[in-house]
Amino acid sequence: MSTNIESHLVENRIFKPSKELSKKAHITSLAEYMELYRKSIINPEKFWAKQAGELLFWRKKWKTVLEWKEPFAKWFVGGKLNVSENCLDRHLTGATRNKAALIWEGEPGDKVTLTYQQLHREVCKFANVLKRNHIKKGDRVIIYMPMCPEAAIAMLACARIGAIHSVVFGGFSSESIKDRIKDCGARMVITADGGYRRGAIVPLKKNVDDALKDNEQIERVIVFRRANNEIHIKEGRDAWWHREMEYVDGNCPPELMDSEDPLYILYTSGSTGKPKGIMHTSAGYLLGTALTTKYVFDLKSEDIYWCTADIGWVTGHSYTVYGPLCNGATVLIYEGAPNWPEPDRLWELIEEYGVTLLYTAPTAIRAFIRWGDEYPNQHDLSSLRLLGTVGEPINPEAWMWYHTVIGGGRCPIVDTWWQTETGAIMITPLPGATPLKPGSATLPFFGIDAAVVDDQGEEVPPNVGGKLVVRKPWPSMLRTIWGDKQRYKKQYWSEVKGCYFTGDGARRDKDGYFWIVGRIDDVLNVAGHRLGTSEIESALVSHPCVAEAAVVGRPDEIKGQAVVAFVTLKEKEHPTPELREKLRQHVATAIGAIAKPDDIRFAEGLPKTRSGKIMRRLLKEIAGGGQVTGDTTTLEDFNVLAKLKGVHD
Ligand code: 7RM
Repeated sequence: MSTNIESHLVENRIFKPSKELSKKAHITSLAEYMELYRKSIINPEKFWAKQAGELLFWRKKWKTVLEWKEPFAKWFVGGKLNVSENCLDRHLTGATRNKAALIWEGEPGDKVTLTYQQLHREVCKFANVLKRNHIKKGDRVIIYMPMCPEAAIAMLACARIGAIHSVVFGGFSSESIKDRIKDCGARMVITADGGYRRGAIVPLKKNVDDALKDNEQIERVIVFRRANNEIHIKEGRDAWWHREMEYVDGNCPPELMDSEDPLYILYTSGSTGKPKGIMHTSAGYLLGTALTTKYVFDLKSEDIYWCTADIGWVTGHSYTVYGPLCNGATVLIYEGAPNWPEPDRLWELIEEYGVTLLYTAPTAIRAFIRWGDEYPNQHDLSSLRLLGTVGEPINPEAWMWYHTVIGGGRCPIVDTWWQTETGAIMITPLPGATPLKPGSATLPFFGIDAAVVDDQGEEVPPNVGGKLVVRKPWPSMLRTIWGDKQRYKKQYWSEVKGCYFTGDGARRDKDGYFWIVGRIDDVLNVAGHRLGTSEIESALVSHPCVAEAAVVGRPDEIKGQAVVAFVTLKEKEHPTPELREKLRQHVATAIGAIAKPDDIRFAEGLPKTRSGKIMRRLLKEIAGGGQVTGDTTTLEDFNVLAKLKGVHD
């Protein structure tokens, strides 16, 4: 029996960058990329040192580029800098001083624009608020905020004084806040009274109050007034943001930070048990995010850049705050849901602000498809020049829709593969250089030695699936799991000798392009054939009636595992036994009989994390007829799960 993952779905469409685009791009051809990539891999330290010198502002130059004692890395050892100074102060000397840094729109339609000069002042003031409240370098601060400029201000203020922030997504419960406060030993929580979501107010302060019952550890809660909902203020512990800002001045010299001083901790759901606090440090992380923002989005000074991710997800950290601001870009932030009050809200915003770069998730794209083309079609989207995706494999069908309906056929799509742990984009097209294949994240970024290997750690031949690993350390990699070096070592550096193990399965095609086939834990084993989830799901989504699909295995006496598909139909379609049969046949035709679903279950929605990833682990338990037992704290909508449990036909 082969242990390699098989691949059956072949995608042959290729989209080359246009001549005009290539000419103006930072990297202008595939040959140029290849040559730079080759050099960057022969001597990564030389490559990264050159970039660090050019892209970052240093108070003191480093002595050693890399100290590597597997699995522990130190980058730019001896160097001193401040992340907030890099994102703000250094843009204040020229014309960028008066350029919009953040353009914000709230869900009810209120608007705020902050220039670099204004943002700098707000950050300095809030940094002084932190100091006034006895927060020092190295202290941990929880940020639990709606999507508003103050969330970014709080993050940058922490960075300015060397406090370590841990942003908790505003949709998480008080239980999650509590766990994270405890795990990282935070002293302060920064929150808001409430935030708007689909016309309702999310009671953020109330959730914090619940999390802090019997808590002695948190000394101060700072509350930003956003939604004007009624809240409880606990004397001696809670203070209003706007009041605190009255007492401080607008100057706050940046704390001199070591390259390896921690910048933040961000919790990700482990597949079981306790959340993992992924820890990132200062210089390497900033370099990774700044460099990829520049090259992957081919950033130009006039761009209006919009990453729709919440700030509580790593994508919001790296590609709303640190990467773009370090490059002096103009960033759009929107508070609410993409379909509120109508399913055209996103497109309305793009038209209104003339967004040029849009970075979003496949799950959102599939939802837009389901809602119907009439919504984007009502708006002028001609300002867009480049599109991006992140978070999951994008089904070729969804890619094509994004390309034609949103991009008008003229915008390249950068399908970017990376993780909370990697800090920055790792596998990605470069828009002026890389021919695109729908569904592939294409080629590794400079300095990233990505490979697909078998169980022995040997690289597999083209089109054979295996484990996706990275064979050399890179500057923006996580340094540890907060408070648990052993778990860090075991989770990421023990599976494949000498390599960082991503947990994902992938294959490379004959051109060296990476195709992510899903999480290794989700791979199916059907009659001795190992099948990744993404190909079967893509085959289902390529049927005109299907909006979204998730495939899992169910224990089967004969085959080992049977294929069970959960399918969401487009808004106007109806589930029927005939359609079920057609879909099974459709998969058999697209991929082969081996992948034909034994069972198709129609569902109104699929269980997802807050960042939109399908939680196949839960579906597997449902498909097997069992109870859902594992961790569900990152589940977006409990109703979806309840409904699924009821659906057996
Ligand atoms: C940025 C982020 C990481 C996991 C990763 C993959 C999946 C992300 C892609 C993707 C296929 C992509 N951080 N993933 N991007 N799979 N193509 N372009 O998502 O820590 O929340 O998740 O997401 O499985 O390991 S994350």
